[in-house]
Amino acid sequence: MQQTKAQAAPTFFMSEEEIAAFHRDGVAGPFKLLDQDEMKERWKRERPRLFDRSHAVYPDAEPGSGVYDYDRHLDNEFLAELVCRPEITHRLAGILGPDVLCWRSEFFVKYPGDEATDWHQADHFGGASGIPHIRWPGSVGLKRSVSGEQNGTMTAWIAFTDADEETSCMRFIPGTRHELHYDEIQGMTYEPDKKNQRVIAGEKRGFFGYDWRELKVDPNFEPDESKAFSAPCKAGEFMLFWSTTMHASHPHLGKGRPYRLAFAPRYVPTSVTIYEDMKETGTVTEFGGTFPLDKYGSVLVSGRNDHPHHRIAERTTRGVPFVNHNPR
Ligand SMILES: O=C(O)CCC(=O)C(=O)O
Repeated sequence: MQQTKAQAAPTFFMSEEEIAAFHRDGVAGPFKLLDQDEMKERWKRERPRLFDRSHAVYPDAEPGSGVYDYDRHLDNEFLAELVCRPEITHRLAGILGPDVLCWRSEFFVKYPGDEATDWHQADHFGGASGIPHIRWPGSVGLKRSVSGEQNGTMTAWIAFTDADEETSCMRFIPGTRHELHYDEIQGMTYEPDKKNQRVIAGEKRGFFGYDWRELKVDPNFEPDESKAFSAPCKAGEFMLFWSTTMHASHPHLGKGRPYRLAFAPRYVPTSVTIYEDMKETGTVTEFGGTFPLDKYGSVLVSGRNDHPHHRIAERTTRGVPFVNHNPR
């Protein structure tokens, strides 16, 4: 009788050459996560579900604030599946080491006519308030963002809609992650009414109500755009990048094209601490909103967690388990 072999689950680990290239460039992709049609179909189904905030971990976040859509992977099953997908986490394990947490997810939307995201580098994510959200081991005090040590977070920028140069795809300047030109400790001013109003280098640019130029260490520094590349993604594809790699997006030129939407989970090794500087207040404030951390948890997406200080979410708030596709 013919024997049938159990089909091994596909793996997405990077080769040594790919990992070396990633360490050099700080960005790679696009990689396929879902088929284009499947992503469009699933987003159509999930979008109305996200309006139900009864299980969201920040149910009272102010509508219209940038934090309104934070961390919906902690209650929405589709987003919970995405942040754990092996297409992302196997690649992350090669870059970050085997033990990896997803500590944040965000949505980034650009409507027709919206400004470009201006060039920036994010290290500890305290850029809005001046208070770090993450800390790598060995970091002391606040003044470490321009130190050039290991820092930042890995982002999987997942296109939920097609994104090209007309519809605000991402741009990157490879090889820029070790020299930080923005000091997040200074904090930025939130000015939502200036959104889509600022013209920088000849086009409308900003950052969802913030102006990264406020954080420039050298006010005369200008990113070298001649070294930048555009990263068009079809719906269902994703880019992987260090948040400290200089990144931006094109403006959405309109032209009858629909809105562009990206979902961006963020990852760090388990040795990094999350929201340690918010212990006293138990809240995070940015993008015109505040969210409490009482229901917050990080998700172990690869390896194991040997750091008892982490609050790990094993399941979504609706009881669906997170799947670790690279346990050890
Ligand atoms: O989607 C965008 O325009 C900006 C995304 C971004 O800056 C990020 O994911 O860190």
